[in-house]
This record gives sequence, C-alpha cells and structure tokens, in this order.
Amino acid sequence: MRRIYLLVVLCFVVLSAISPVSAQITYRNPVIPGFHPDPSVCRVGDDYYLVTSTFEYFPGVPVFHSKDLVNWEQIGHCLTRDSQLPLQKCRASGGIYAPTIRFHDGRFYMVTTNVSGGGNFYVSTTDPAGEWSEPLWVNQGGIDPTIFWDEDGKVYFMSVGHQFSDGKQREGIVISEIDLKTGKRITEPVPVWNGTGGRYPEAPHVYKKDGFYYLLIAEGGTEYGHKVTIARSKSIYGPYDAAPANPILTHINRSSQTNQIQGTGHADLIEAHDGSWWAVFLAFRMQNGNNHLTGRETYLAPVQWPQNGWPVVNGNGSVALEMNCPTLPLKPFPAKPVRDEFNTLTPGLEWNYLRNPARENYLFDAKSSKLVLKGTGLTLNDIDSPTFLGRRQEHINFSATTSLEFRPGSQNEEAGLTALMNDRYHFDLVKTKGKLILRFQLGSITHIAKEIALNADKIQLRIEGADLFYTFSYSTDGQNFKVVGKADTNLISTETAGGFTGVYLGLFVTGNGVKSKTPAVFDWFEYKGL
Ligand code: 6LW
Repeated sequence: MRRIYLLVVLCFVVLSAISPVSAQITYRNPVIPGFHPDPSVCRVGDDYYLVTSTFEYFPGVPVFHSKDLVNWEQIGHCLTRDSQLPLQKCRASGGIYAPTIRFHDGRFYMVTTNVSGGGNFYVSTTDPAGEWSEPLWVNQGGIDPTIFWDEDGKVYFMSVGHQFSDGKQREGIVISEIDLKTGKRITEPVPVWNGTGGRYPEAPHVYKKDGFYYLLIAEGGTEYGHKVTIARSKSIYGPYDAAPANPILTHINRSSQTNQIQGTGHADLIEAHDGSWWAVFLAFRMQNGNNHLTGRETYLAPVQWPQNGWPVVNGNGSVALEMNCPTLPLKPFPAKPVRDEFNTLTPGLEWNYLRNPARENYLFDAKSSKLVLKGTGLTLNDIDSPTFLGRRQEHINFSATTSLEFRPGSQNEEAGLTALMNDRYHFDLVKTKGKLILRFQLGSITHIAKEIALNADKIQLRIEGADLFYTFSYSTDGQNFKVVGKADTNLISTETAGGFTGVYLGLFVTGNGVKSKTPAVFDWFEYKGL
C-alpha cells in the first residue's frame, strides 16, 4: 500500500513539474488589439464599458462592452454625426485625442478633446450602444480630460496643458469645477500635480478610496519611456503626495527591455463587481526590430489595492502577452464572421472613414450584397476625405482579401486595397485601366514597386502581414493567387511614419485629381488573424 502511495505522489510531482499549474494562460493581451489607444473604462453593475481614441477616423470613439474585462464586443460609437465630430481636413493624428467614460446617476458621459476643432467637450447618453448627445463644450484648454463626481455632488473637470490667462501654458494637470448641465466652468482652472518629473505628464483620472483622492497619470510620453504614476491627497485640489513605488506600471526598466510589449501607459483603474481591481492601459507590440504597426492597443492587468495603501499592478508593474492570473468568470462573445459579404445597409462597426465622409460616394447595396464606392479627385495622399473604408490591422500575422469589379475608363481611375498608416505612409495594390500596380507611398517618395498588364474586370486582391514583410498578391479565379511583391513592414511603422494611429486595411477608389466616372464594386472583404 505504501509503495502505491509513494508511486502516486511521484507521478503527481513529475506531472506538475512538466506542466506547472501556474503556467496556465488565463487570458491574452492585448484584450482589444489593433489601434485602440488611451482606453477608459467604467462599470454599471456587472457590465463594463470602454472607449478609445480615434483621431482623424470617423465615426469617433468606439464603445466596447464586456462582462469580464477580458472579452470585449464593440456596441457602437460615441461620435456618429458630423455635428458631434467635425474633422474636415484635420491633420493625420489630429482630431479626437484621449477620452474618458464615466457613469453617474443613470447617464453615461464621455469627455474628450477634438484638437482640430473646438477643444474639450463631453457627450452623454442613457444607452451607450445608441445615439449620444450633442457636445457640451468646456472652456478649459489642454488634452486628456477626465471628469469626477465628488460625494458632495460637485463635478470636477481635469485636463493637461491648459493655457492660463497670463499666456503661460504650464504643463501638468489642472482642475476646475463645472456645471454638468451646461459644461460651464464654475471655478478657474488650478494646477494640481505635475507628476514625478517625467516629461509630458498627462492622462489624469481621479478615484476616491479610503478617504483619499487618488490621482493617476501617465508620464514619459506615449512611446518607449511611457509609465503610470499615482499620488494622493485628502483634498481634490491637493497637495498630492506621490506613491513611494512610482511608477506603478512601466516597461522602461531593464527587466522589460526585451519584452515585446513596450510603451505601457495611459491607464484607467476599475473596481470590478467582485471587489477586485484592474487596470486598462495602452501599450504596443514590437515587430521587425524596434517597430510597431498595429498601433497602441488596449491591455488589461490585475491590481492589488490594499486598504489605505497604494495600488500594485500585476505584482511587479509589468505585464505579458500571456497572463496567468485569476480573472472574473470569463464570458466570451461569439466569434465574428471572417468574411463581410456587404449584405447590410450600413457598414459594420469595425469600418471607419477618413474624416467626415461624402456619404453619396458609398452605396451599401444589401440586396445584391455589394459595396459600391465612387471615386472623387481625392487620393489617399490628400489630407481630406478620399473615398476609403478601412478596418484596423489587429494582428501582426493576418490575411486581408477582397473581390473587386472595376472597369476603369482611363488610367486616372484606380481602385484597390491599401495598408495605410496615414496619408504619407501606405502600400497600395491598385487596379487601373489595363494594369495592376503595387505602389508604396513613403513620405514624399512614391515608389512603383510593380506593374502587371491585367485586363480582367473582376479580380481578388490580397495583403498578408507578417513580422518583417507585407506580401501583396492577386487572383482572377479567387483560388490561385500570384504574388505581386513584398514590402518591409518597418517602412510604414509608427517609428517611421510617426503619429498616434495604427495600420488600416482599406478599400478605396480615386480619380486621381478628377471625379472618377467608374464605380468600384466590392463583393466581399475577408480579414483573418493567422
Ligand atoms: C494622448 C496622451 C497620450 O492624448 O497620447 O498615451 C496622446 N498618451 O495622453 C494621444 O493618444
């Protein structure tokens, strides 16, 4: 008997050594992949809502819903009307900067900044999946606004970079009291905290806990030096005492220098319905050396926040792509179809326009399951609204394919598929009269990588992404694809192109300076992570 017992114990020891329970992956970061930066989260009961920034893209500020902080489903956008979101001719990475979402007294509030028109404002709704109100503008400068309701009913508005009446723009976080009904400031903005000495203190959020006002911010800039710091005070106006263990989240340390995740920062904290604390924040995934293309994405980490103590993020202030910590009961959503058949009257929530679209150039022909795009003289190089419909690249390894019918009458007219970082950095696989062209826009350089004689009216175009290269191919039968060429991913990475966004896979058509007479008819679009 004793021998059998010892044998069983030995087996258990060996098995647990081979696959230790602690190595179990409980969820993967990023929890919202692709260009979804500056996340902010709120909770209503056991429902979680999250928003991210969108810059020059329309509609603006996607709204996501979750029951477990790990699985997220987009339910709508906050800014769906031109009256809420004037982006006309705004620069790349202009427009909508960081948002904050909060729930108070039965209403959701989203506050953000349109740096290209109007500044700080907020919209509100009782249904986050529905229409949001017209903006209420707040006469306070700077970016990264946040809103906080105190227990005495006062409402506070914080931002960073406000220009004071003496003309001096002091960096750091400022606070004022506002009238929620009108957006009017009740008090003058006053500085509250400049952080721990890092450059670009930004992204403030306030939490009241254990009798303290906790002020969470980001410092170091939203690149490789990014970090999250926190301070607390018995008064919302301060003075704030910084946490002894700042930064509470960063990948600037040597221990994280080889972590594929970099740039961790711009966090928001949330107390879950089971009393646990969590942080959502942005970070980016390196590829092809020190480059990233999928933009700053939304990450999740557990937070231990003891009574009267300081929050500790994931035990040591750093995170991994594969997390093995306890989670809320996981409630995944049904997987989305890989193929969009264009059989709906409006585009899916994942589709975005560049700035405010000329809606007459987009026909969602649900009956015949086709997307019909009409080109104007505007091209992807214009800081305007060319005829473009794109969705985020959410994977480093992916395949994007579309089927296009296009009979251009002249070589001015083009339609095709693009991998676009911004108006100055994109790779285009285009059909024109009698030809298929692979063209790279690299800053001021337009490089024709390949031209192929091709007269087929109906073709399939494909872009495949991987760590080092994008690969471009076409087919005339939908089965056999021929490679047209490759492009190094680092040529359009954020490190090369700059900006705050991420790569989109987009469908487009243009008349290259003149209105295009020939519509581009897209039968379907497929995107899959590989
Ligand atoms: C945002 C600032 C930042 O306003 O980058 O990551 C700016 N942090 O907080 C644009 O996303």
